[in-house]
Amino acid sequence: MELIVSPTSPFARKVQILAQEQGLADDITLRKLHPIENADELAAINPLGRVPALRTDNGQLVVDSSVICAWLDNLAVSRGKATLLGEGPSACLAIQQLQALADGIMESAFLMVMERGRPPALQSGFWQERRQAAVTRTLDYLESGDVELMPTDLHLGSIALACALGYLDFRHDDMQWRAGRPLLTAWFSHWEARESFLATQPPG
Ligand SMILES: N[C@@H](CCC(=O)N[C@@H](CS)C(=O)NCC(=O)O)C(=O)O
Repeated sequence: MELIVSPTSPFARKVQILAQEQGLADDITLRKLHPIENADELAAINPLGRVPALRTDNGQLVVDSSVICAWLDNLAVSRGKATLLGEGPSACLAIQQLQALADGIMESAFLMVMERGRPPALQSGFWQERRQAAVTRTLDYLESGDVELMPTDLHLGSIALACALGYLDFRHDDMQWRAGRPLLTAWFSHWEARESFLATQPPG
């Protein structure tokens, strides 16, 4: 199958990490397309014009990182692996909830990068502040302990959060997200050393 990625996309990284952790990397051919520079080529594959997108071996299109991850996880389970999406309603909900929060951070952080790439006169301070506030609030919420974060946890929620924090390091160094957040900092330090995380670093 073919996975369309951009090396800087945190959503594409999430899919790649899940695939590696589930032993599927050899089943996947990566194709790099930039959403803006290769817009036509990408739109011909994914009508949303976004990465990641997956084309299965029988030509079926799968879009949205959460759907791609669920599909890949299912494939891995059919080959005898344990699921990374949780067993039973409460584990499943906790993992999906963490993924949704992490995806929200990624989305706001990504849109901030897009906004600051526009001509200064067109940039919206209102939207930048609103997205920054969403990221800050969500990080504080995660730091508050309302969501259980175990350093050794490996599941789709923790993969998504690692990608979100990695993206903040990559694109929003100025946010200094670790300041005043010892729990998240300690949690992320385990991820920073993980093989699948190191193998999917965005370009330096
Ligand atoms: N909800 C989508 C978000 C994907 C997304 O926003 N991808 C960005 C790159 S990080 C993109 O391709 N944006 C291009 C666009 O929106 O035009 C997912 O989880 O796959």
